Amino acid sequence: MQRYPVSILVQNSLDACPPSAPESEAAVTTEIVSRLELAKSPILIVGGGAARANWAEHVDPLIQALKIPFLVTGLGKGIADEMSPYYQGCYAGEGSWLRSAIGLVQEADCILWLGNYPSDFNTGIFTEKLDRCTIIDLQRFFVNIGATKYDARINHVLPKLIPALSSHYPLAQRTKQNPQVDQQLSLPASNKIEQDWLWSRLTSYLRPGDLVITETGTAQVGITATRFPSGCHGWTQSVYGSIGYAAGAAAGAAIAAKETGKYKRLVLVTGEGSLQLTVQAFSMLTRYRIVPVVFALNNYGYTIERYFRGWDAKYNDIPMWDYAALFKAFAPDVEPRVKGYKVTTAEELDELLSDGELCDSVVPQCVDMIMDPKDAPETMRTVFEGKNAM
Ligand SMILES: Cc1ncc(C[n+]2csc(CCOP(=O)(O)OP(=O)(O)O)c2C)c(N)n1
Repeated sequence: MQRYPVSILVQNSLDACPPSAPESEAAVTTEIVSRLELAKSPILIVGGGAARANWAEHVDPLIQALKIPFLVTGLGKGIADEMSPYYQGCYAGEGSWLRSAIGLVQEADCILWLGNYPSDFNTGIFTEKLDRCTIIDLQRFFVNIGATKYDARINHVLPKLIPALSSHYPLAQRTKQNPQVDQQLSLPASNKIEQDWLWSRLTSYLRPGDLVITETGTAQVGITATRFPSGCHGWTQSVYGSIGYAAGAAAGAAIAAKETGKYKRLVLVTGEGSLQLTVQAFSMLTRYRIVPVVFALNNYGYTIERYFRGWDAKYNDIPMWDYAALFKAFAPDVEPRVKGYKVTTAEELDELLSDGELCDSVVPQCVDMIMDPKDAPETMRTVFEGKNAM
């Protein structure tokens, strides 16, 4: 069997994109600049497509050239610097974090949207309310503006658009100050590991260079309220939403990152129900000497499914495992240096998240977090409350 290094795939498959017509690229660049010039409340949304096919490197320079508020979507997280003063949250219709993102989108008169991917959990289960006429839809193989479809590729257009914006008066003179996204945090009064507290708390745990893989379930929804620092890569999939994806994806992504010299820290955030499907990926991680930090949301079963159907249904209960002991079982050769923690209170978790050993991970570690089966991120509760009221 022939083995190919990851770099070959990156160069030959993902980058492979037939060139677009140069006149189309010029026309689309001119049209975008003039629409932005006329707009009073323009915004940028960074969607899932922008995280793929090597457009990512253009995103932060675009934000700096635009100087307008920007949002990401759940699938678009992990390529833009969410500590930027222009960052205003994650847009997912009624499931947006912050709530103010909804008004920002509805009041925008020009939306520059990179790689829009309108799947169910990426759109707050289809609760987006958009004025389509305001959208400049930049996709991998084309750009749609109003009724016009341009034969222009996003990864060819962005390198032309950025200097055009930077050199254009008055766009380059913008000084609009955006409200800062503020995350004041105190421990929950209940001292339980509450979902809303957890996702905000993880913001200060993450570092530039982290590879964050999030699983379908409350983790995928909740992580939208965690702000990723510059250079923190995020992966999740809300296209088919097949659970069990994240542990395997974490192994693949980390092995590829290691091979390309980009590996720093792997953070896997997963519900325990999903983890039970593909936990054997842990042995792959240790085999390739990846030292992940795994956060297992142990909420006694399928919480997101309880919201969909069967609040107390038996099929949403799953057998209890000792998640803190998993690496001991999967990596006996690395043991006893592997670490496992079982945390039941917010205070314990808060302390652990500042602990040097957990932060500067040199051995595989798993944090078993005991959580309430009916607790969910606020964004998810809002979407389901709306759906149930229909
Ligand atoms: C292969 C597959 N089986 C079933 C489902 C339906 N499903 C979606 S989310 C979910 C539960 C996820 O539970 P868990 O990982 O424990 O996360 P939680 O929501 O409890 O945090 C299930 C069963 C699915 N999406 N994919």
